[in-house]
Amino acid sequence: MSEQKPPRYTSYNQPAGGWGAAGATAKVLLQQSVVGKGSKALLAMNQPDGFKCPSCAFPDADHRRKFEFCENGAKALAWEATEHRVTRELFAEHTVSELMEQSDYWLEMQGRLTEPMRYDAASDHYVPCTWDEAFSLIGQHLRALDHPDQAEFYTSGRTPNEAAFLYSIFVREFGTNNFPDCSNMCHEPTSRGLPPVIGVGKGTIVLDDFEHAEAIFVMGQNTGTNSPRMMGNLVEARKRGIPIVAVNPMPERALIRFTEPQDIVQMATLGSTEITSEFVHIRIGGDLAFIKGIMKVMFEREAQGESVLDHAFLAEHTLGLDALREDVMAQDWDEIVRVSGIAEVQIRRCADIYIRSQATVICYGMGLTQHQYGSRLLQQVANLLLLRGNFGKRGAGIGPIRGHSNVQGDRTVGIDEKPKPAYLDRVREVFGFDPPRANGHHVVESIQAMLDGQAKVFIGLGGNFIHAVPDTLRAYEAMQRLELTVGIATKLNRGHLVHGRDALILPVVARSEWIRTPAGEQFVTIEDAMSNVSASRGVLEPVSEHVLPEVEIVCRMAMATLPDSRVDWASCMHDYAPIRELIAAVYPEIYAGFNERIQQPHGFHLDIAPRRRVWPTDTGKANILVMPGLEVNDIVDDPDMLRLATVRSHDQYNTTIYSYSDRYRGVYNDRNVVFMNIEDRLARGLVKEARVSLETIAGDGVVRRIEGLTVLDYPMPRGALAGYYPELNPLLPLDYHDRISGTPAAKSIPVRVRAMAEVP
Ligand SMILES: Nc1nc2c(c(=O)[nH]1)N[C@H]1C(S)=C(S)[C@@H](COP(=O)(O)OP(=O)(O)OC[C@H]3O[C@@H](n4cnc5c(=O)[nH]c(N)nc54)[C@H](O)[C@@H]3O)O[C@H]1N2
Ligand SMILES: Nc1nc2c(c(=O)[nH]1)N[C@H]1C(S)=C(S)[C@@H](COP(=O)(O)OP(=O)(O)OC[C@H]3O[C@@H](n4cnc5c(=O)[nH]c(N)nc54)[C@H](O)[C@@H]3O)O[C@H]1N2
Ligand SMILES: [Mo]
Repeated sequence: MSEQKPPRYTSYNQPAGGWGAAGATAKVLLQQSVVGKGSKALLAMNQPDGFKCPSCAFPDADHRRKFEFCENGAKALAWEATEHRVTRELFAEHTVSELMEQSDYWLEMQGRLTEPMRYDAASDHYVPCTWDEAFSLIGQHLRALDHPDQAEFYTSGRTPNEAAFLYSIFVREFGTNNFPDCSNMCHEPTSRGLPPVIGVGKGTIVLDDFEHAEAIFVMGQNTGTNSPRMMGNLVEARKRGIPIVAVNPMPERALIRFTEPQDIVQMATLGSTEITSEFVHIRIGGDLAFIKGIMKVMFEREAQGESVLDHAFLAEHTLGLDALREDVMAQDWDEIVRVSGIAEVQIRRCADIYIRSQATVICYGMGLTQHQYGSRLLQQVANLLLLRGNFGKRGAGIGPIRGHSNVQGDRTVGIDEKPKPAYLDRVREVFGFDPPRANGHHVVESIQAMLDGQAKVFIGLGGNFIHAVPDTLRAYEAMQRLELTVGIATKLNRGHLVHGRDALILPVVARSEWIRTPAGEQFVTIEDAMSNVSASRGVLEPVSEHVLPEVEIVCRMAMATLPDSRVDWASCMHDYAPIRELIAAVYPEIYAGFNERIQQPHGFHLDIAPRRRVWPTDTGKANILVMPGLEVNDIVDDPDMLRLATVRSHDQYNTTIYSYSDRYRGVYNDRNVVFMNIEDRLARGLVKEARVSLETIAGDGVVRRIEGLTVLDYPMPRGALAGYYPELNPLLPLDYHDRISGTPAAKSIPVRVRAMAEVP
């Protein structure tokens, strides 16, 4: 790969953020040739009249900051506002097979897609086509299916509410609930695990809670990289002197020390803030044991006569306390320590922090969700909070830190493969068609359906399905069996090159660009990770006159597919206010008055019942549920086994690789690495920076192996490895996923490491 410089491995001892972040921001604007345009757009990012950052779902800091973006938001913006263009000439110069030879980095570096393209099998080239041809091809394929369930409709979480809502209506009128969604690989354990306990599958905190919390736990989340704007809240919390407990197998730099790039004094004096008061160096999958350890301390102290539980709250609002106590008290301290990898004294210190705090926030990310029992683990997180009444009071609650900027909103407005009957009834009332009742496919099931030859058509509204999903090679095979694949996207990616017999690439207007239609300038809406819905208005001119807004693409797909549709697509295509009226009609409890309420500069919060201590569960109470044992993954009986977590570098956005470096982990120009504890390396007789292969331990007879990785000594716990997503996705078996939500267990792949010479 010509773009790559020689690798370099160091250790990074500086605080995260600060001038390093400021420098990286300038560099990426320069690299994409958008210094002037990019800086202008950055000033409009997350401001009331501007657009929502396309990077993460963390809320804006309201009115307080003049500018509200971070290094990685700037990268995401530069990446979409780039001056580079993918033109018809690029596709004419290269066959698709030739493009397949290029790296993902190279593909994205070609820039923005500018016109619709259709795959021409005779020449193996993508060739330009008109929008009318594209929609008519989609309509033909969909109408030719024997059954609507033969199509899979993927959504990635950048899609705004208006487009996602219409897409969910289109697909249901077409006749299926096949909605594989990026959230199936992400926070689905939140959406499925929390409702039986607290009645909603969303977080219960809002930004203000950070200011009133007396303790904050950050579990399995690399805040400084993936939600950098949250660092501002953590810094403020530390300055107030409240304890922050970080639970992570990797000592993520920003969680240790951080310089707030927006703090002028700190920047000028090269100062920094220590973030965590307690760094819990957890074994991969050790979180359940850690949580049960904290609960055990609490129950022990209660047994000794101390009052550490919120008894009044528990009595009034919960069911199931006794069963939890019994389960927790039966756990053995030695086992808790062994499985978590955390000494009993440290667990006791963390329990102390929790008990002393009158209001605790627990935030978490992929380190908790991506395990085989991720949903059930989150139920235990909720239990821990319930024990001290940490719901429905200021400064307390559960905080799933969502990924994609509108992933939560997409689910709220109907992207759901398991729709509830009440919602389907509303759809029928509002639109006058009978939506299908059977559950559809989530991501893993959709790939299985493709492999089985059941699925024939794949439509991807955003995202890069093929490199986000597990079992990359099987996923390639699955895609190639299809009759039609459609990628609705801003940038060229692998998913466009691994395609069906027919294939389309449909370019869209990006988040930072304005939407001007015959009905005037439109805005879209986004729901952030704290259930705040606000407007997003792009400020840049669209990349080309031949790209369309996602809303129009959805309407025109529907019109081409459903000639007798009951939905008035034409009235939604250019004017988005009627779409919001329809959203309000389908979801009156939360969205009544949508068009009026969205006029407020910072939008409005959707109601989250547990914030009012109302529990929409089947019992009307918060249900404390028991999860037996201490493991969040099935035990693999193999002395050689190590657990591999596939994580993001500081310089990528999911499958989009901004560079081959990972500054905070001291890795430069190389992503083919595996982070390992030095003792584990020595125990395997590996020399420093040895070249190894990783092989998955799975009972299904499929060999999943990646060769040529460099082992880096890193402060990982014993038995734990980390490496980069998506390069290591070929190691993740399709059926290795959370049993409740179907979320691939991407943080705990059982693997064996071999020196390269040993590989047969
Ligand atoms: N810049 C940038 N921002 C992003 C993204 C991006 O790729 N780049 N992606 C967006 C998306 S879609 C998402 S979902 C979020 C993802 O944001 P995060 O949730 O931070 O995602 P990851 O980098 O996958 O890893 C999370 C952390 O889990 C830790 N971990 C691994 N295994 C375990 C475990 O068993 N227990 C615990 N406690 N921790 C563990 C890892 O060491 C890592 O620090 O970020 C969003 N924001
Ligand atoms: N092994 C492993 N696998 C994982 C994960 C992991 O931690 N480990 N994380 C999982 C998680 S949390 C997630 S969310 C998924 C992510 O899965 P996806 O959401 O499918 O992947 P992205 O890489 O975010 O998608 C990038 C593409 O989106 C398109 N795009 C960007 N902006 C827009 C837009 O505004 N509109 C449209 N229509 N398209 C746009 C661009 O063409 C770009 O190439 O991956 C999952 N896969
Ligand atoms: Mo995600």
